Order: sequence, then structure tokens, then C-alpha cells
Amino acid sequence: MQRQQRVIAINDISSFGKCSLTVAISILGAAGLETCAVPTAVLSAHTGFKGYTFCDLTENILPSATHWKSLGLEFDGIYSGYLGSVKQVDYVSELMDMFDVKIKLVDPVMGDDGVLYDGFSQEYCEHMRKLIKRADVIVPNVTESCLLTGIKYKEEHTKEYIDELINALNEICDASVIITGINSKEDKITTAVCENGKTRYIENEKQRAVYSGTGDVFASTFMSALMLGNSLFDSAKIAAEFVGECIELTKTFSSTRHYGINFELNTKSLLEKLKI
Ligand code: PXL
Repeated sequence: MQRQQRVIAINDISSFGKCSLTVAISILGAAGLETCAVPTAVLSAHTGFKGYTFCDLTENILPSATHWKSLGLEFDGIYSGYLGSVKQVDYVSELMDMFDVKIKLVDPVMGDDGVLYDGFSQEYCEHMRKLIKRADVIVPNVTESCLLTGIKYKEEHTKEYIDELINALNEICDASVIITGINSKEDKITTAVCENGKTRYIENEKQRAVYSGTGDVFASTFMSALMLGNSLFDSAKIAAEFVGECIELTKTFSSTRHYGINFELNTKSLLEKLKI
């Protein structure tokens, strides 16, 4: 008897701002995957907004996993995103060790545009460096690649610079590395995919608009495509194209950076890309 594929998704719920679990549950669900959510915190809106509320759920992470173990549940993938504290990163490392799954994806959510998100510290980066050792795949942006490796952030993302980041990440962990949001050309946005020491690049039209949550849409789409049996490279290509399309669509709406992208309105295209 077949069983629907199950993914453990560990991330926060930001009630407003289209990121983390609201994105993951929607996209993984559209892909036909059962999403078992481990909310790390509940926020009124993501941390890009001033005055957000933050209800910490650190002590719910391991009891959820232990309960699932006691029920004898099996899972096919684990995907971790925003983690609200050093302790949470350590708990997620423990959770990753508890389940034998096909794919462990860590999105080391920490910052963008060369700066750490509100509330993160250098100590947090050090713990994240340990968590990525558990992963089969990691999907940092350029800023997060710098924070993980200690390499200085540069505005100009030359091929040599990206290779330096990939090599340094390969030294830290055995995971395949996908670096998103590379600004290597005037009119293109590049994604680097490094698998078994070999790097390939995906280029998409630069959208010249910045929205929050695009990393979460990328990671959720990428995870969905991988779980459905696509190769690492094809999954990254599907995710990069989908994010580009969603940004293009969002530009036609009155929206601001922190409101996120209108990926929900592009579900038909997602399903076509995933061949569902
Ligand atoms: O999209 C990344 C993200 C996820 N969760 C929270 C955030 C951010 C980025 O700012 O604040 C709570």
C-alpha cells in the first residue's frame, strides 16, 4: 500500500508578510506533499516590520518530534528555515538526527543584502554552521554564505567570489550547495548549484524589485520539486523560475517590499512546472 510523502517543515508562522510556514505549507501542499509543521515561533508579522509580536515555541520542537516517534510515524523529508534562537538551532540538529529521511534541507535563514536579520548574532551563525553538517542540501543566499564561512560580504558577486564561497561551504559540510540571489550580471540574477564538487549556474531575468520571503518561496518550491523526484539542478531551475515569475506578477500589484510576493496567484504555473 502506498503512502503519501511527508515533510517535516520547521519554520516560524509570520501571520503577515508571506514567508516561512505560510509559504511552506501552501507550496508543499500544492505539490501533494503532507506537511507536518513544527512552528518555531508565532509572529504578528515578520521581523522586517517594526513592533512585531513574538511568541516563542522553542520548547515545543523536541516534544513534537518525540511524540511522532512514539506514534511510529515515518517521514520522507525535513526542511528547516527560520529558527528564532541558538537553542532552537541545537534542537533542530537533534530532531534531524531522530529521523531517517530521503532529503534534509537546511535554509540557513540569517540575513540578506550583507546584513543579519533583526535578533540574530554571531553566536547564532556558529550554531548554524553545526546544523548544516546534518543537511543533504543547503540553500543560503550570498549574505548567509558569508555569515557561515566568515568571508566578507561584497556587493559585486564575481564568479571567483562565488567559487570561494562554495569551496568554503564545502569545507564546512558535505551538503550540496545552492547559492541564491547572485548579482553577477547587469540584467540577470544567478543561482549556483554545486553537487559532488561540480558547480553549474542558472540565470534568470533580473526583476529589479525586492520583496521579502522570496528565499522561502524558493526553498519550498525547490524542496517540493526534489521530493517529487526531480534532480537537484532541475529543482533549483524550477524554483528560480517560479520565484522570478511571482516577482514579475507582484510588481503589477500595489505592494511593498515587506508584504512579500503573490505566489498564491501563480499556483497554476507552479503545478505545470512540477508536472502535476
Ligand atoms: O523570510 C525569512 C524570514 C522568515 N521568518 C521571519 C523573518 C524572516 C526575514 O526577515 O523575519 C520571522
